Amino acid sequence: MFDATSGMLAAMPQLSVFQYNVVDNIFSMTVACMGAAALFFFLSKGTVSPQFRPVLTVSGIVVSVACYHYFMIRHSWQGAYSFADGNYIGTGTAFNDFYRYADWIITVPLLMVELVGVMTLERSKAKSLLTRLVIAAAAMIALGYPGEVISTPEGWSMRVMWGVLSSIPFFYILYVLWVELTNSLPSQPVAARRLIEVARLVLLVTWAVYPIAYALGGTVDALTAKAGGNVDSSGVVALQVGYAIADILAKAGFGLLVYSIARAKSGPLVENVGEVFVAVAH
Ligand SMILES: *C/C=C(C)/C=C/C=C(C)/C=C/C1=C(C)CCCC1(C)C
Repeated sequence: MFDATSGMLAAMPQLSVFQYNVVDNIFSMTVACMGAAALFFFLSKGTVSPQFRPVLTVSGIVVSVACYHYFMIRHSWQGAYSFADGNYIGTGTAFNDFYRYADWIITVPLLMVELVGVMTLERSKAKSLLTRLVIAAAAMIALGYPGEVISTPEGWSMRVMWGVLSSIPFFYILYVLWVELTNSLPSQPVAARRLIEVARLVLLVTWAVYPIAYALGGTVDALTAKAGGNVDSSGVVALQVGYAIADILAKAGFGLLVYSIARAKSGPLVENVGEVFVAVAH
């Protein structure tokens, strides 16, 4: 059932040695970044006030889940290709795009929990905001997946349609977060305001990379290459690299910002162990 021809999982276009290795190395680097970030978030818990410790735990879980999935994604990538006649060609085992969507469906709602947790809103307000964000995030990811696994040029318009549908909850999330973060600014401690403004921007920019990577991997050329046609397959590479870099920034990078906000709101609470991490983080 899970073969390339059924369309359940993406087929593998032929790649040059360089193209194959760029993707393989970025996956490897992503595993390292996520793992390192997980250590940092778990070990830094003592440096924020108790109310923000659950937020750091959630940040640590997000990057741990991503670390595992990137390990599996890389494993799947290596299993999908073999070296032959100076190029990398498909082994017949399809690359498993599902790992990434499985990762997002877990980590994106948790990222929302991180952000809402560090905003310290009124309880009822936080609950309604989180409910809306989590539902929209699930819809965005569920609507993107059917388009992601389309791997023939004939499927181009369907892929665009799923992308557009997925973009509706996507814009909704960005709009809601922008507005809520902006509205919360006056009630935030001065020390945290600047960081929240930065977080607002980082969120917007890193999240914008996802639909762009999706589009680059869904051009008629990229889909033709996926279907086995002998055309330029750089779109397929751009998609993998784009998603991986966006994931590092949106999970580890964003988690660091959330940590800085939590620190800024924790006031001068420094223990011996804490000082080491504070020194590292600043
Ligand atoms: C840690 C993972 C994160 C923050 C993932 C975010 C994913 C998106 C913002 C995906 C968005 C998409 C669209 C807006 C349209 C095309 C399909 C998607 C799912 C790639």
